[in-house]
Amino acid sequence: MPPKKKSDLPVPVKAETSAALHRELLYSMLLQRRFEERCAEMYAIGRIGGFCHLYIGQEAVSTGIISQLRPDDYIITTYRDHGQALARGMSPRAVMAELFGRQDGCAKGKGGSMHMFDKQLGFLGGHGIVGGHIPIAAGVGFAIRYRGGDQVIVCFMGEAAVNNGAFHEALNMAALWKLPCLFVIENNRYGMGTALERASAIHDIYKRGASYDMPRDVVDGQDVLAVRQAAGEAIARARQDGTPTLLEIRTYRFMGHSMSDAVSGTYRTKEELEQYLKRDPIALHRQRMEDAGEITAADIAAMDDQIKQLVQDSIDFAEASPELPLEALLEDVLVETAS
Ligand SMILES: Cc1ncc(C[n+]2csc(CCOP(=O)(O)OP(=O)(O)O)c2C)c(N)n1
Ligand SMILES: [Mg+2]
Repeated sequence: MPPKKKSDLPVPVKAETSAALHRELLYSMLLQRRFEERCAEMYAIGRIGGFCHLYIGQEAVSTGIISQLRPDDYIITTYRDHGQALARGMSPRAVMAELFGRQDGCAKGKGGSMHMFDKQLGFLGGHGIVGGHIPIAAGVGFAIRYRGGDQVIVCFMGEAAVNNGAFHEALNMAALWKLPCLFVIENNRYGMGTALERASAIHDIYKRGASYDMPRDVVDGQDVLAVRQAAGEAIARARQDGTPTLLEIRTYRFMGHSMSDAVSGTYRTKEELEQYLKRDPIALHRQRMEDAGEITAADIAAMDDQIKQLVQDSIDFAEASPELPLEALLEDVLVETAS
């Protein structure tokens, strides 16, 4: 694939010392958390409408994986996409304006919460059909190889997607043709209100990689460094000779499936939720940094204030951004090509 002009794009993580790296990882996760806390508030007062699936609790997955990508790599994901968009370096303003349905959003407000997109950042959406984007990831992997590039595509999906035929077809082709894909299953234990054990014959999902002779691993999704480590190895392999990998990352969502669901619901107990809340990925990473003397409580408070201001700025920006005129609804439906 011809190299893109990416020199002026933000690189999510570029730190040179481990303390600086750990700080960047903390910043990335905290930005996602504070951003989505405000999303919940904006949803409640009607600024955000339609579907809205929060990522709170899973931030170590997006941050750990995306921190290993080059600016010219690609990402494709599900509807639970705000955190990954921010981790990739999309501006909070573009994400918030998209959520508000305004014209300065990354998709001019036509996509909303489930359809974050940024061509420059190689962020290929935000997809609402469970499993529907997995073959697209294989297609992007094919395009990379066909054009002779060494980029990689990361495909995030939930654990409920692995019972979908598209998952198996795409993994088979990726393994057969050595497509540089990293398939990341964010196993948060539930597909809406259905527990993994009620829907899948195999509970250790990473084992499904064996069907396609694909390197596979299971990772603690609340530990950002563990996720980063596993992603680094898988991405290096894909870049080297196209070998794809399946990672099952065990995590948990702290909120309801979407904004229209209760946080706890009838499908899980309050006790279970409380157990998982003890392994908040941000708190764990922060504690590790404090124990290592890499950060002080005052540093964290300053970082938090800065992030909160950035998020407030994104809300002000989204409020001020106009809606598209009605005539614009029919634009962007088809892409005009040269031939
Ligand atoms: C093909 C298809 N079937 C059903 C749905 C309805 N649906 C939306 S989200 C969801 C659960 C998916 O769970 P999972 O893949 O584990 O992702 P999570 O929401 O936990 O991130 C379902 C069944 C859909 N969007 N697409
Ligand atoms: Mg799930």
